[in-house]
Amino acid sequence: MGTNFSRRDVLHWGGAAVLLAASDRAAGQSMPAGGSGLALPGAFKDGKYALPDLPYAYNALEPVLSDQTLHLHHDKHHAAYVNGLNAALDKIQAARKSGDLASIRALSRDMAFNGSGHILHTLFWHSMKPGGGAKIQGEFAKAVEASFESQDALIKQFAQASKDVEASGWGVLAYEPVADKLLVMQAERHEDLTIWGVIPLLVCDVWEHAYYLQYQNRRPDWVDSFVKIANWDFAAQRYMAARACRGA
Ligand code: MN3
Repeated sequence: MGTNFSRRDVLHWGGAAVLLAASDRAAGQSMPAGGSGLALPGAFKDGKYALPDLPYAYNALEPVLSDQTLHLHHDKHHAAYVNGLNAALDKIQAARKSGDLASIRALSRDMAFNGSGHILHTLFWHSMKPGGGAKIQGEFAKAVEASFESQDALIKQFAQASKDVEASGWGVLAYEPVADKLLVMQAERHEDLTIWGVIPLLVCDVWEHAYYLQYQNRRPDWVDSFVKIANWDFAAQRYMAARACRGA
């Protein structure tokens, strides 16, 4: 896959190449709320992982997701993962300092479970937007067609993978830098069935708490609604950032 941004659009920052917003501006797109790189503003501050604000009002995704659903999901569930991650890291630090690493296996599992939950939920909020679901455009559209043949084929595979997650977990659209391709993946729980090194671009929460108040056991209805508000601009921004960081 080729890229159509020039070297002057790439800023070397912190040792990594980060795509500047110049190409977004040229394409007439506004800066995504998630920022222009792979960092997730608000998800880590003052030396601790943190609960970022939603990138829109709690009622902004109605009727797909209600104000009440988002309050519970963000303020309670997501917050619990942030707290669990910081607690696990504190305990790991204490264990490291004391030299008593007997509990490292359980603590490492806590860190992976809560850390993956925190990152995936932060991505999830940006994976939707009011008025989303528009046609994928630009360089990201070419990548989608190269990996899936068409946008419709991607959406169908993403929806089926999300619907068919066994028990609780996520549907994930990811960039795999080794082969320079896009993959649709299933994650069981938050941390199982991943491939190390992938960069998630768009995620759908199919844990029951994400949809049960409104969709009860009808996960397919929830997933079909999710894709209608999917934020492909956010996925495209992350894709461009991932490509810029990949190197040759
Ligand atoms: Mn959730």
